[in-house]
Amino acid sequence: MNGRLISIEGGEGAGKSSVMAALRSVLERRGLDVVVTREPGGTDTGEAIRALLLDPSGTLCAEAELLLMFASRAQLVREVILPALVRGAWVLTDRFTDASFAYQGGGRGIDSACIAELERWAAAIKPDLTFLLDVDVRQGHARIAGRDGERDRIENEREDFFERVRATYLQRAASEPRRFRVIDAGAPQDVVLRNVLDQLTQAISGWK
Ligand code: Z5A
Repeated sequence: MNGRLISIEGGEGAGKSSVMAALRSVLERRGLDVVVTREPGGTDTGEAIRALLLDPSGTLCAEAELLLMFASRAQLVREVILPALVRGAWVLTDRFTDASFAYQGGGRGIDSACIAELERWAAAIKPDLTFLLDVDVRQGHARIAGRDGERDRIENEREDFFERVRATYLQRAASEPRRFRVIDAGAPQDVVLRNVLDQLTQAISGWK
């Protein structure tokens, strides 16, 4: 496979959308075939699963939540990501398996060995590069507080849940320093974007 898989991770209000857009435009300007997707979702089946997962009036135990995240991911990998990588495209995904370790592992307390086993056979691939947009939980929440619409089922969790999510992301980044680039997402947006693009350039030069 000649393509590359790049994931963008972080807590609520970390600024993943603007980072995704900046990465997309830089890679397209280099003449690359770029595929942009998101999790949960990214396929018709995945988007239906996303609606189920985020429905604020829905009830899901932690195990069902984890399995639905992986059902969406399994479909996305086989329907979108693998075919794109095989034809040499660069895939940018708004979240991937690290989110399951952070939210369902750190946040909900599911054993990480179970998640690792699902990663091995259902996800089957790992990103080449992962940007972790790290922001203080309260700062991230303040950014999305003024949004229109109801908060989704996961956004309705308490602050300590999001503190555990953040801590788990940082632990994962520390344990895989070659794959992860941790970005201070509490900084002004132009600084965040500059840091991400610098790190991308460094990563690409390391792959040559
Ligand atoms: N989830 C899970 O539990 N397990 C899994 O395996 C997966 C996901 C894959 C949906 O994800 C939920 O699914 C999510 C994790 C869970 N749950 N929660 N809660 P999502 O990615 O679709 O939803 P999200 O994380 O809630 O997205 P978000 O809150 O929209 O975050 P964002 O995309 O990073 O935010 P943004 O739209 O880019 O930025 C938010 C605002 O901040 C916006 O007004 C920006 O203009 C502003 N912003 C951004 N950067 C800055 C800076 N640097 N300074 C000031 N203001 C800024």
